[in-house]
Amino acid sequence: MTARFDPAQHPHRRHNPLTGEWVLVSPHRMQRPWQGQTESKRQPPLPRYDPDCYLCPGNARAGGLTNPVYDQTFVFSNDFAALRTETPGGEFRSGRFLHSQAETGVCRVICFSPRHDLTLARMGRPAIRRVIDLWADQAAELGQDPQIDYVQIFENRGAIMGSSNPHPHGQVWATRRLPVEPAKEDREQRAYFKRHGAPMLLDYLEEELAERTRIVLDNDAWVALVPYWAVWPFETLVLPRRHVVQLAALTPFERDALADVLKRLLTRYDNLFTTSFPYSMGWHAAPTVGGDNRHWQLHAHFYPPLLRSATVKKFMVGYEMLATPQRDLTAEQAAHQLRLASEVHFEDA
Ligand code: H2U
Ligand code: ZN
Repeated sequence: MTARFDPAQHPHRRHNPLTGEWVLVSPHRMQRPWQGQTESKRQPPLPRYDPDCYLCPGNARAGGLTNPVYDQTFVFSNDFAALRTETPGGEFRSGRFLHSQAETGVCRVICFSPRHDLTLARMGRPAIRRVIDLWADQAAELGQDPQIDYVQIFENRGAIMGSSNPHPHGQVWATRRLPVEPAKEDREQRAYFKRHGAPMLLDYLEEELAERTRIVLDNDAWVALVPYWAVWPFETLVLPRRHVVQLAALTPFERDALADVLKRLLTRYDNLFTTSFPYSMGWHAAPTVGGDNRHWQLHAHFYPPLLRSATVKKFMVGYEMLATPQRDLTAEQAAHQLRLASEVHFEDA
């Protein structure tokens, strides 16, 4: 007699309805030993102001310009921008396989705070609210440009995520064309809307709120959850309860509520392994080309690399690179661990 399939124990794959891709889940593998690379745990304390930091107020940047003595947030054009507005348009084709298209766009850097030693997790709600307003203003301003079809707001947090500087900052890249990941989500959300007449992520949220096994925290306007199809160990999805297509459409109440959810989520992340938690995060909003975008639901993804402690991270190598992303810890176990983590930061406890 064969045993019944138990997704809490047996290897299985889960479907990601946002991208149409699959993730392999192997819950039984959480016991395997670890003798590989370790990451250092406690970072040395940082000064409030670092005279050598190119993001601190009043300092010279690597590109030669000098920052103003800003006292809240500060945005500047990336001195080493990956894209330029003045690139001439055009297309190149040769034979059957060589095909390229000129790409234009804008890259900016956003300093979240004048304080070199803070992170979003360590900032107060009013200061986080100012970052949210800035994200919304940048998305709206760049989105108005007819040469821009998509605005990607993101943050690389921590040296192991490749962040070049501990000063709290994020980036905005706005491009002529829809990039790869948002294009997958656009395709899948559009198809769902056509079939069901409702935005996919609103329907998904309803099911998650009914089940509650993957919800980490929520408030009157937002929910943070580990999606059923999470790839990164403690990956989360931050969703508004209302149907929202663009960041700029968030009401003042929703922005304050978002500051609350981010503060609490990032505090739990830091407390999980008693370390300043590294991650890449970013906003996915509708393309800014115009047209009917009712199928879109605004959301943020958090992709943290840590797996079992401040010193053991998940490697996306081997099978993940060549076949399918794989995880050991289930999304439900990850959500449970995040729910157990405190909302009082370990530095304050
Ligand atoms: P990351 O830490 O996420 O890599 O972002 C830092 C960005 O800041 C990076 O894209 C830019 C880099 O090009 N930068 C400047 O524009 N001016 C500087 O003086 C240093 C870094
Ligand atoms: Zn600094």
